[in-house]
Amino acid sequence: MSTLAYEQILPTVREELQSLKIIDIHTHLYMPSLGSVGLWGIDELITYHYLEAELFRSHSITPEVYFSLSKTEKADLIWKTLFIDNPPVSEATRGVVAVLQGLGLPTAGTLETLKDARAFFAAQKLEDHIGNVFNAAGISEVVMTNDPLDPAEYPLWEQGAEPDSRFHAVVRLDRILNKWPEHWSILKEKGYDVNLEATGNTASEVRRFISNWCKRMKPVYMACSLPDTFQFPEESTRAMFFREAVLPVCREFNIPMSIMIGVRYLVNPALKLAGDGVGKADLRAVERLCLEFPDNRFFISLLSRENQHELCVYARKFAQLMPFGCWWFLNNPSIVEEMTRERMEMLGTTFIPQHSDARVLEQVIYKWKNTRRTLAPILAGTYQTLAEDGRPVTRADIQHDLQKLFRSNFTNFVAGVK
Ligand code: HDL
Ligand code: ZN
Repeated sequence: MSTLAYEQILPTVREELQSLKIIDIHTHLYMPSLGSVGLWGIDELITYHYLEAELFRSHSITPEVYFSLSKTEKADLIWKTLFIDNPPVSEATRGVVAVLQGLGLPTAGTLETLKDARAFFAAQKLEDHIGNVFNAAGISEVVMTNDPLDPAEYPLWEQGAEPDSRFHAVVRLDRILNKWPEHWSILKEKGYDVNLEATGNTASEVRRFISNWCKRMKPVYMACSLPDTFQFPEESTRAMFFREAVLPVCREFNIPMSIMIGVRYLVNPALKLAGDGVGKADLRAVERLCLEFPDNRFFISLLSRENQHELCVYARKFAQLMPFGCWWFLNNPSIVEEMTRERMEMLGTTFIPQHSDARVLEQVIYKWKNTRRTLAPILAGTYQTLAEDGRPVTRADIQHDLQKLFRSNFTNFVAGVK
């Protein structure tokens, strides 16, 4: 295959990114058989918690009054405040506009636009709509976040939720690892010999619980979010569960553990899901996990911008670490650019650049449009510099790397192969 001239590199990267079917490795989307747990449609898009946080900066309504409104009333207020009264220039507001554009719908900041969108979504059949949305986003499949202790979700699994090859399961462990006092009794009621103090058979029973859910869900990995204060080792129920339950089950099923560190939960409780903040984590905890558990693999995403460079250093020390995504407050072009450049400079293509974290189905359209738009010049710049330094670049080189970055780094890591 012929080498690319300097000026051909950026358009080639753009073309190959556009045609690539991406695997979205962390979302809060759900396969259709999990019913109403999965969110989709214009009112869910407009009441996304990112937009709720932005509403309170532009309107005098208090969170207490806002959360007493109906879903339609909330969406009407956000639409008027953030899309009609003000141009939607933030990442999250512009995203809704990009979704409407991606679905061929009107995008003007008018009440008519919202009315047209509601009519469109009301006419969609979810099964077909999922395929249309995945095509528009350029993704082949997504990875879910499945909580075996969520009362809205676990009964559906126990009744035998129909799998869907486009949706991969993940066992999410926040309620066990971060909120044991509030949740131990659910395991007890289900016949597991556990107690609040996590003594006696608790560790082995938590391991049995997690193992049973892995048999049921067949997860591609297990996951948890962790506070910025996370320490390991430490004298805590969480550390004991990591050592005696979670990581042994990961080895039993040969799957990675995804740890997402840096959340300051409910900094402003009044904002509910929108109330979390961010804090810089102490990555010596990651260092200790890697040293103590060399046979475990870890996906890792950190919420603080200030942790990103040292994560790249740790990934160079421990091949069992797979950095992924520009998570949550980092998923903005100004930070995605910085993070992706330093990752390519220090890790080559041995990381996963992005996940959508989508909570509402159609968000994948704007989140992946943003990622392609932001990363194309970063990736092209890397190849242009390589060409300048004497190594001509081909379209095949670019195809090879994009397949790794957006597909096979994930599929190989979950399978435990290099
Ligand atoms: O814990 C997580 O998986 C985070 O992504 C949270 O769900 C967060 O609320 C979020 O939606 N971030 O995008
Ligand atoms: Zn998430």
